[in-house]
This record gives sequence, C-alpha cells and structure tokens, in this order.
Amino acid sequence: MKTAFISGITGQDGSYLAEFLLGKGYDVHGIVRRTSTFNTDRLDHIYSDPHARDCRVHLHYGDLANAARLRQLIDQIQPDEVYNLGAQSHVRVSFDQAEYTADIVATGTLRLLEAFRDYARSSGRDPRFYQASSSEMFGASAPPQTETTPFYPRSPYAVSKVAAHWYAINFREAHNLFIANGILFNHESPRRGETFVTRKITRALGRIREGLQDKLYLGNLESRRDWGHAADYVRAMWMMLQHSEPQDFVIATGESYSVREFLDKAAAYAGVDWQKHVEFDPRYLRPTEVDYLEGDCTKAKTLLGWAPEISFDQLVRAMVEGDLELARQERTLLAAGHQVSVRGGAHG
Ligand code: NAP
Ligand code: F7E
Repeated sequence: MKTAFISGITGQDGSYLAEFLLGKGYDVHGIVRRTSTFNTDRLDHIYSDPHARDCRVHLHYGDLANAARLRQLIDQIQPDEVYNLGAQSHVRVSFDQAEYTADIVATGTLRLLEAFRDYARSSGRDPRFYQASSSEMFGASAPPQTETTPFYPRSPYAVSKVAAHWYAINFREAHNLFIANGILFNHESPRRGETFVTRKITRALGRIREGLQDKLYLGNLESRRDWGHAADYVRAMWMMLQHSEPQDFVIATGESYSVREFLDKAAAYAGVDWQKHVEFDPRYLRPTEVDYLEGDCTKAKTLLGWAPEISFDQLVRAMVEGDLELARQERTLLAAGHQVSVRGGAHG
C-alpha cells in the first residue's frame, strides 16, 4: 500500500485527491490548520473515526508556516508521494494580504521542499513531490498558454506561485529529486470555495430561486477563463507522479468562456433572469486583472494520456444542481425556525 501526504487536504482539490487516492488503495495523510470551528466539511464523507482499524485517512495539525512541524510529519509518515496543495489561493485577497500570501504560497513551498529533500536523502527512498502551480503565473501573456509561454504574473498570489514553481524546479535539478509542477488552469466543482466567481454565482442563483437572496454583486464580467472540473484535474496530478520522469505539465480543457457566459449558462439552468439580480461592485475588481486564460495541454495528452472527461456544460449543471439543493435545504431550515447565514460570496 502506498502512502500519500497532502497539504491543503481540506480544500476543494485536497478532498477530491484524497478520494481518488483512497480509490487507488493509498493510505492518505493530510495537514489541517487549527481553527476555532471545524474546517473538514469537504472530507467528512471519507473521514472515519481515527480509532477504527480500517481508517485510511489520517489528519494531523500542521501549517505551511511551521517548518519544524512539516519536517516532523514527513519523517514520521514516510510518504511515497507528497502533494503540496496548501495555499492562500484567492487572487483578490492576495492584494490585501500580500506578505501572508508570499509566506504560505512561496516560502511555505520552500519549507516543505526542504523537509522533503532531507527525508529523501535520509530514507534512501525515491519519494515523489507534486507542486500545485497555476495558470495565474501566465497572467498577461497571450493565449493559448503552454509549458513554454513566459510567465507575467499579475497579483501577489501569482508572483508567489512563480517563486514556488522555480523553487520546485531548482530542487529537482540541484538535488536530483522527483518533483513535478502541474500548471493547472481554473477548475471548479460543487465543492469550490464560495468566494470564487463560479461558485459565488451558482450559490447566489440557488438562493435567488428559493427567495433567500435578491442581489448578486460582481466585478469584471468580461475576463475569460478555461474552466475544468476538479475531479478530472486531481487525476492529472497523480498521473504526473506516475510518469517515468519528473516534468512540468499544463492541465486545461482548451476552451474558454467569459464570466458573463458562465453567468448566462448557469442562470439558464437555474431558471433565473440574472439581469434583474446582478449588480456591479468595484470592490471585486483586481488592481491588475488577468484578462484571458486558455490552455493548450497537448504535452499532458501526449505524454500522460490525460484528457478531461467532464464538459463545461456538465460542470455548470452539476454546480447549479448542487446549489439549488443546498438552497432548498436552507429554506426548509429557515421555515423550521433555524438561523441560516446568507452572507454568500460577500467577501470575494
Ligand atoms: P482551496 O480550496 O482554497 O484550498 C486551499 C487549501 O490550503 C485548504 O485546505 C486550506 O486550508 C489550505 N491552507 C491555507 N493556508 C494554509 C496554511 N497556512 N498551511 C496549510 N494549509 C493551508 O484551493 P484549491 O482550489 O483546492 O486549490 C489547491 C491548490 O491548487 C492551491 O495551491 C491553489 O493555489 C492551486 N490552484 C488552484 C486552482 C483552481 O482553479 N482551483 C488552479 C491552479 C492552482 P483551510 O481549509 O483551513 O482554509
Ligand atoms: O476569478 C472575475 C475575476 O476568483 C475569476 C484560483 O483558484 O484560479 C482561481 O483564480 C474571474 C476574475 O478565480 C467576481 O476578476 C468577477 O477575472 O474565480 P476567481 P481566479 O482569480 O481566476 C487560478 C487558476 C488559481 O490558481 C487561483 O487559486 O472572475 N470576477 N466578479 C470575480 N471573481 C470573484 N472572485 N468574485 C467576483 O465577484
């Protein structure tokens, strides 16, 4: 049985990856941040009582800000594969919290790489490392973006991801380690954080349909993104680590849509006339925007045999259906006299 270590296991991708690896027979370990409320909602369906004998998901307190703890956990768990998914991953927030974003996204990756390098040396094993790089690194470079497109990052988040990407390449070359960067374009799902634009939209549409919300405030509707489904993308992460050599891969669908087009499609599925509900709020604009991302994943198709299986239409429909159901549950709770928070994506 193989053992995996995941930073960011409580996030969208971490939860899909943990499910995927369990399906492959892995023992899965992940770090969770200590918070005053539970932050493991996305994992509850696969997380069993740690006292149970057949428990294969193991959660440990840890943080990318704490090098000694990362080193201790890696040495103790002895993973075959390490997936570094942990991040302050919100682009707009990174303008407000630039130093923190750099500490977790860039220096946090360096901390984990140093622990990984020393573990690889001392154990004499050949463990593998996946780094969650991002299409945001391409920023202002024109589409279609490939592995050879120059980086032109447009936010503190993107600059930090570029630093982490190059730390990963330098550690691969300097220490002869198996480290792969996955340059993933936007990927979404019903588990997407509620302050990213797709989920903010589908969550609001569900609530509007159920009469729980009237207005949805958005920023720039004209930027274009290449949106895939997270379940397809975590499969690509794993495939990169099964390849014969460590390399960097773009993962994308090759199709792009504007935020306005996403809104049109989602609203049509939800049966909502969005023009009556959507308003512009400049607080959701970025000081420097990324206008147009559309990836070319020919390399991943050719060398890994990876291709997306879930279409844009299926993705939008799944997100809308999930959020219509959630809104119905909220309405039932309200009718029974319970409190329901309707703050939605107000912070993103
Ligand atoms: P996400 O839902 O925002 O999850 C981020 C994860 O990182 C969460 O588990 C979060 O924990 C954890 N985290 C945050 N700060 C941390 C810290 N100081 N120490 C340890 N863990 C910390 O992001 P995602 O969409 O799953 O993305 C996964 C990774 O891929 C991220 O690195 C992201 O930047 C990158 N990426 C995402 C996309 C995309 O479109 N989704 C595309 C390209 C790259 P909490 O649950 O406690 O907040
Ligand atoms: O914005 C526009 C916004 O926040 C998409 C992260 O996973 O993917 C994600 O970053 C677009 C932008 O994602 C609102 O200006 C309009 O043009 O959903 P987003 P992102 O910035 O593309 C990359 C690949 C990552 O690596 C990141 O971790 O939508 N937009 N109005 C809005 N965006 C938000 N959030 N909220 C709005 O109200």
